Amino acid sequence: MTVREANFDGLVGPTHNYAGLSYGNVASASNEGQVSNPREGVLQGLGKARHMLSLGMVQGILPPHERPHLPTLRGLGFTGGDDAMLASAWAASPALVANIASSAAMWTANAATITPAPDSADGRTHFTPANLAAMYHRSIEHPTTARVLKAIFPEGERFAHHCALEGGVHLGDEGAANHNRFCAEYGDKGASLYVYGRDAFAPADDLKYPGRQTREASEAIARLHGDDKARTLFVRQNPVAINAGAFHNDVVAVSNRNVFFYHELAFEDAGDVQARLRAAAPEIDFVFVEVADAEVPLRDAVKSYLFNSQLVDIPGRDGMTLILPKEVEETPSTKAYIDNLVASNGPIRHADIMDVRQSMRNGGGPACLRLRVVLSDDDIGALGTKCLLTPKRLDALEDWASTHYRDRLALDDLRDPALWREVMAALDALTGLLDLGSLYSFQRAGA
Ligand code: SUG
Repeated sequence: MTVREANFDGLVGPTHNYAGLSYGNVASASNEGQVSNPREGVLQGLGKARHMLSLGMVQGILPPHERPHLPTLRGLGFTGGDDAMLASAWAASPALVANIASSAAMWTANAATITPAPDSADGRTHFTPANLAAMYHRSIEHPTTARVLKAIFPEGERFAHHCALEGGVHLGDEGAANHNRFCAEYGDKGASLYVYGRDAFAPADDLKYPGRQTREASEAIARLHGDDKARTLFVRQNPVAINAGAFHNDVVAVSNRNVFFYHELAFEDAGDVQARLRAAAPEIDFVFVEVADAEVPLRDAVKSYLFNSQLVDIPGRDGMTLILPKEVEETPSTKAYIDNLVASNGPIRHADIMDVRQSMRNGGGPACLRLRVVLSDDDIGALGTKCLLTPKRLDALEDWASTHYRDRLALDDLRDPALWREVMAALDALTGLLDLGSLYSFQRAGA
């Protein structure tokens, strides 16, 4: 039976905007106040998904969340109908409305942490939605994420779902963006590397920016999922990288099967990480592709998102492929690095460039936009919903996006009740297209 890695990309939402909400995320901060183009954003994301599908990859999508999230406003004591509530929330705090209107759920590398079936004690695929407690606008994602994941991967003999961790920022968890799974083949037992930014209960005096992931959160997830202790590592991200704007480990590192591609400064002691991985999984023929700071300065890695690429096995291609953002081509050091890399006859032989600039301006590259799930043929047969893409579904989604999305959104537009009505119409149509049922609160109201 074939076991492969599927990618579930987050659809850029109709309220995609540049509110500068993520402290420590250099792109988010530097683009604050810019006018966004949600339609271009969603089409860029679908373009990447189409590219992956055309290469023979299994490609799924995860829907946007309802934004502005009016149930959050109600929970904060705002009353009245939707329009009145939105108006009084804006009058009280435009920043609050920006937070509850963010389309950040599109970065599905932060949706959940997943332990694939071959690595878990009970042989099921385990999911824990990330609590994303470090950033308010993201902390409201996990209830919807949990509903979506349960709809796509039905709880039972194959798939197991856990609740997001409780404990607020102490147990801050940012999902798969801080988790790498290594293996010889996808269906083999693997080894896990969880990367955290700080300890839950000790001050991290060496951090200028938030260390969003805590060691205790990573450990809890590994326990809940039944990861094999002997094959699971917990390593701190280098504070130097966090302070340079690598707010998740996937800004400075990416892996696929036996290959680990990372920046020299991703870890304080990369040699130790290598040795521990080799000891944890001696049968894996690890290849470490470490990029020297002298060749690609950390600043360029963060600016270009060289490491926020997807490292994939494309059927029929010799060697692995990096799916890179356009910014890598536009940054001289990373362009030179990639040209040499693909010519060097090493494990990575192809570089496909994607334009996901709308997302990049918020610090979300190709790898942020996707959640990886290892699936067997039988797993695929057991999936609910129509979230796996076919060329026809992609056509329908592009039509849907072109019909429902605005091509211009300024921060002031987030107060517009017409925008909320457009979002409801778009999401209602989407649940029909993807067979998602009554996913959103406005569809369940009064039910
Ligand atoms: O959490 N940006 C996201 C980007 C997430 C990227 N994900 C990974 N690296 N896996 C974040 O910081 C910006 C929103 C704003 O500023 O409006 C934002 O949320």
